[in-house]
Amino acid sequence: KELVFSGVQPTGNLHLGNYLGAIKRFVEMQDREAQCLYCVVDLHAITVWQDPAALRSQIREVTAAFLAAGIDPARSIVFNQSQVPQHAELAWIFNCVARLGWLNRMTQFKEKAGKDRENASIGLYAYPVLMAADILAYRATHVPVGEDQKQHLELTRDIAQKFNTDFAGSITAHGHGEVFFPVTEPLIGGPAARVMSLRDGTKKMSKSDASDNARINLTDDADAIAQKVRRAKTDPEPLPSEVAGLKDRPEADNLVGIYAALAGTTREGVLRDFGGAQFSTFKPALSDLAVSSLAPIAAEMRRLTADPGHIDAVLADGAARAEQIAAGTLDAVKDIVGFVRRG
Ligand code: AQP
Repeated sequence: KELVFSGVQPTGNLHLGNYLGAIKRFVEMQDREAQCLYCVVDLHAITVWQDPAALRSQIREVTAAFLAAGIDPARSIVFNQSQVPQHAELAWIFNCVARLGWLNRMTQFKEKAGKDRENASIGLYAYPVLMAADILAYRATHVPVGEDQKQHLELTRDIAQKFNTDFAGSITAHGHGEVFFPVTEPLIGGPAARVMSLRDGTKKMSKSDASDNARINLTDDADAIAQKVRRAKTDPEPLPSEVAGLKDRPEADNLVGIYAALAGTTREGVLRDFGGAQFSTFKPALSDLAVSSLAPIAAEMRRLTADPGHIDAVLADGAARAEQIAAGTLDAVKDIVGFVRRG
């Protein structure tokens, strides 16, 4: 059976990349009738320092974004990572399965730690191991994410396989068959798997970009969206009629990809309508589409965040349901590893 897990960090400035690469696709998976768990990953957020009051409101804001985008907490399990202790517990066991050499290859750590690596938190280094625990605590089979998470998902698969091999005898002895953890499939794709900065088509759109003009935030109003699209970097050529013509034109490629994802079509589909058009024609169409797609989400987020009690209740209900599944996995893992349990 398909079991879908994914998460978003409550680190502020949710943007169009998070929406098109992740949250919009979470809703599509839910609508395919899969059992879905969507998590606000606050334990991941604190791998870099977060102001406590801001963190609390960002946790509620990401939850509101999930709900406003169409995730139904009655059908999907919506919860907050720190409310389900099994994530951290399984992460420790996986710290003892994962190898230093594997972690040393993680490019996101290198990017985020920057030059001052000695000063990065151990949590930032171990981040991908916690991510493996998030996914495997539910023995999830499918994980919809943006392309930047590809390497972390490969690590999740390596951890699952090593655990299955290291404990093969014990897994069978405890009646779990041959394979305890599934080898998770990453679901990365569509025209917006990697949304780029509006100021630089070679850099990913990111929460932490110093320039707010580089991203469209989910909470931007219509004027801000229109202005950011108008100012988005482009080249002087009109749009090509074939996708091949987007090669070596990263900014044009990015804007066409964003349009395609918002419209639920492909780059080919967009170029059928806009091939040969100047950016002076394409940009207003893109900005209208972005406003009409995002304005209802922003309005619903505002409505939901005005009632934190409701959001907290959704999270508490989700955590109770998530914990039921994760506790079952951890009980089995403890038996498999050889711990003596409390009975
Ligand atoms: N630019 C992007 N295009 C497509 N998908 C993206 N995602 C992030 N940026 C893009 C996807 O959004 C989900 C949640 O991301 P996250 O909040 O957990 O972490 P992140 O990748 O660190 O987000 P940012 O915005 O890039 O933050 P900073 O600035 O801290 O690096 C994931 O599925 C991710 O792939």
